[in-house]
Amino acid sequence: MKKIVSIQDISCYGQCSLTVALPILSSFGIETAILPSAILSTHTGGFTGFTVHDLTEEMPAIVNHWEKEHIRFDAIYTGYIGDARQFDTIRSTKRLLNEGGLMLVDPAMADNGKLYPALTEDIVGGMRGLVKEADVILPNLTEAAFLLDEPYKETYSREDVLDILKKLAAMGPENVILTGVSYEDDRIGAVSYNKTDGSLIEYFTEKIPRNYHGTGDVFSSVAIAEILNGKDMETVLKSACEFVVKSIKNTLSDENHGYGVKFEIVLAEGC
Ligand code: PXL
Repeated sequence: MKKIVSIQDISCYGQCSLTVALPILSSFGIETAILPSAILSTHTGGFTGFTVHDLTEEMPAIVNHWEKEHIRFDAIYTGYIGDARQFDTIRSTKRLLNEGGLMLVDPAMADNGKLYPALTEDIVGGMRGLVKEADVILPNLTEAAFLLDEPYKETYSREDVLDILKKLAAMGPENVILTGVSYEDDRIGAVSYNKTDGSLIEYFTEKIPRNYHGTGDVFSSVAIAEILNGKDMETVLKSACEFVVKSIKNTLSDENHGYGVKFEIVLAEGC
């Protein structure tokens, strides 16, 4: 049984970050520990007046205790980080990895051409540092643009995407999984690149013309679970894309549910 620690915030309400990662990873048979970076009343997309309790001081104490207890992991999965002071601690958690353990980084900081509302440029710098340490990264196109310090474009060609994948891989990670890639109006998906063997894998599925928060977290959690369970990259991309589409379809009929997707029904159906 694989053991992972996920480092991101707890948004108490809103179906994102740890409240998505924990149930999904567990349901794929992965023992999941959490290193919460902050506790928010809700996520920051679409809610106003949310509360934030920062855990920057607590994080190193938790990691130090785990180290003393000889607690070790097969993987680290990082997501949304709201305070740039935490990046040193996060990089230092690599000492808790078993030999051959993986660092998987979802630089969850932006979408649709913009940084998330509560984030500042120092988060982009911190994410660049984390990407250098990663084995796998899972940015969307906006996050890729921020990481590479390039302008975000409304449309990307296959050549653009290959160029982005290669540049991101050159920053450090062995595998880059780029999400939200779309070459046709009604299709969207993910493209992965492995820098050792140069393999490029694409998976596209139907594009549902509605934006929901938390879909990146659902995608990354499923993809990371499949990677840890030893699946090949074709299966990883297909499984994560189809899981997101099913979650969105479960949500569409509920007008009052724009803040997240109903991924729980997909889990209950056995994925
Ligand atoms: O889903 C990414 C995410 C995670 N955590 C918080 C967020 C967001 C996106 O807005 O606000 C607190």
